[in-house]
Amino acid sequence: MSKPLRVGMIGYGFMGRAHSNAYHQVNYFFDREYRPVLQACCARNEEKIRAFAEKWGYASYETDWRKLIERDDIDLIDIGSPNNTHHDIVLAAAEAGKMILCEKPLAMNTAEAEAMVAAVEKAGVPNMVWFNYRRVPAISLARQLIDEGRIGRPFHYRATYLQDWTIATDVPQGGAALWRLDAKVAGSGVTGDLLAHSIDTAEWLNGPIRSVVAKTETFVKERLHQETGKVEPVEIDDACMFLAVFENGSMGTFESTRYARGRKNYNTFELNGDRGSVFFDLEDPQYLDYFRYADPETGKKVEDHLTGWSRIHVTNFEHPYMDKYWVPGCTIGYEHTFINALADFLESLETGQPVQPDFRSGLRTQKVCDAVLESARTGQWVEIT
Ligand code: SOE
Repeated sequence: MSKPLRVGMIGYGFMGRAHSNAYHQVNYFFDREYRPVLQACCARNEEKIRAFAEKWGYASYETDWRKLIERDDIDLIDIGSPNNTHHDIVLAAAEAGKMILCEKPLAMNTAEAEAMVAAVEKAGVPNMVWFNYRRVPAISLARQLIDEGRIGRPFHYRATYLQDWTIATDVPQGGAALWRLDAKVAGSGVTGDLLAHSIDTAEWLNGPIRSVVAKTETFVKERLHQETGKVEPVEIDDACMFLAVFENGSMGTFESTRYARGRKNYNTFELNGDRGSVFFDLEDPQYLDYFRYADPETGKKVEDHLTGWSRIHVTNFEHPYMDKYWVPGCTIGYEHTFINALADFLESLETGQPVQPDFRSGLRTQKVCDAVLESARTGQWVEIT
């Protein structure tokens, strides 16, 4: 017998669609006790949220998130609205005893994130941050190879997250779809929006980052603000580069920008260890590149004239999540990373084991982001405590 899980979705943009799709699809592919029911969605603009509710099959809609949280026919609040709304919604939803899923970054800053963690932990409500890239099968496979000892002692972690959609100086800031360029709404630029993904993946694969030194740049200093109608200073970081030292002694470089002409969603990482290396590129997401140097059991060099990089097409039944979809060789896509994340969340409700990344894990990422921004301001190395 399936148990209904009545969802209240806040936001109707890119993430509202990605999450709603996951609610629709998850039980077709994963056998789970809980069955999401699209009970209500919510946004301030009534015309838009009504149209969204009709299109995605929500039974009702609200225009005030406080009303949504007050409803006793909602079990789970999903936050897909801009970053500056996350904190207040989480505090109210936790107080009301709702389960909470929140888009990344968890918060505008560490202080907010700490209050959000305290709220969900005090209320004892299940929670998760939608760092969906952990659920790319190739990235999960990278984690498996690391756990199996195939990388060995890590030396270098190298991440890039490059896009190019804000190069034109006449792209406005603020308002629908462009709030990511408005620091008052987004908190930061590429650091919170893109590097948060890279940091979450890096810490998941390679453990905690101990200290960072960073440099940021804002290439376009003023943009028209869609809501005020005025040309206003741009306060977000358009690009950010930082060096990192991990607790395990390895070194990291991280680069992110929205000014890499031709790069659309170029999210890559490479990890080099004494026994092997892995490389991943989100623009080619079905593949994980693996270099095998040594046997994971013995640590001895593999004496083999075929030693070299191998490209693993991560679509076999034995690869993470792939037995839930099609037959080997048939690929899945971006939207499935949200389905996989949701499936893991639903499983955690059955097992009682908290799902990762939870809000406490999201707080870690927030601390690293804040340390990066602080370092960019001061020019000093910053320790993450
Ligand atoms: C920004 O363009 C963005 O949409 C991010 O906000 C998402 O988190 C990322 O996955 C894709 O790019």
